[in-house]
Amino acid sequence: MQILTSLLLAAATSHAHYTFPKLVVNGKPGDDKDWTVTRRTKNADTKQGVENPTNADIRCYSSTNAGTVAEVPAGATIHYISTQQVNHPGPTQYYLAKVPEGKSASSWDGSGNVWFKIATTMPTVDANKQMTWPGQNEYKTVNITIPKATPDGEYLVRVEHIALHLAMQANKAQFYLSCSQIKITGGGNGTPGPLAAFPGAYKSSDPGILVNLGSIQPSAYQPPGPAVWSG
Ligand SMILES: *[C@@H]1O[C@H](CO)[C@@H](O)[C@H](O)[C@H]1NC(C)=O
Ligand SMILES: [Cu+2]
Repeated sequence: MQILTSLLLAAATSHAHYTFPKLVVNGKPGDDKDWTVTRRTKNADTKQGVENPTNADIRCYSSTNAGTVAEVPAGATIHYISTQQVNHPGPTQYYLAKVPEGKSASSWDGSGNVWFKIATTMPTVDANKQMTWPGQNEYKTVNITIPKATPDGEYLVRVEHIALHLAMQANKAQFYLSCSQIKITGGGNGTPGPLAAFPGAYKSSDPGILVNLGSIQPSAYQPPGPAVWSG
């Protein structure tokens, strides 16, 4: 009995999951506290990831909207604080969606063909010959830049980390994500795209989602979703 208990404990602790409750903008808090401008996710307590990328939860996984909107200058560096170590292999991606005329970042649901990708990450092989990604084993997500050419206005920003350690089986990749309510200032005249919808952008069979990391070269990894818009 004792042996069984310690085995179960070991399994539980080796499987830490995470949420991203705090946006950081140019080194300063975007969220004063957890879930201030970032929409509280359904897994805030359980830390369970989304497994089916065609489920509605793939958009923001949110249970409630957030109270305020953070001001983010175009060209700013952003990242998220993670509640646990981001210990699984897999890419980190960031998306933006512009809030339509007449709607507000505090309440808009992010539906429609509105999301464009502004950053992704690619793997390398570490000293133990394991595929590893930028930001892996950190307590925060990778830094990225809001493109200078992004037009001014209110947006939702969506961060995701896709854990691929079990991804050789369909619907076993785990998506950890959250969305924050922001207002971009000092931006440009770019035309962001290509645009995609969540759900819609991903299929369970995408080669970056249904993938055996042991059988591909790092450079062959294909992050799911549209191409990156870099401004
Ligand atoms: C990430 O950006 C923050 C400012 O927001 C900076 O303090 C930190 O050094 C950056 N980290 C890396 C690895 O570039
Ligand atoms: Cu895990």
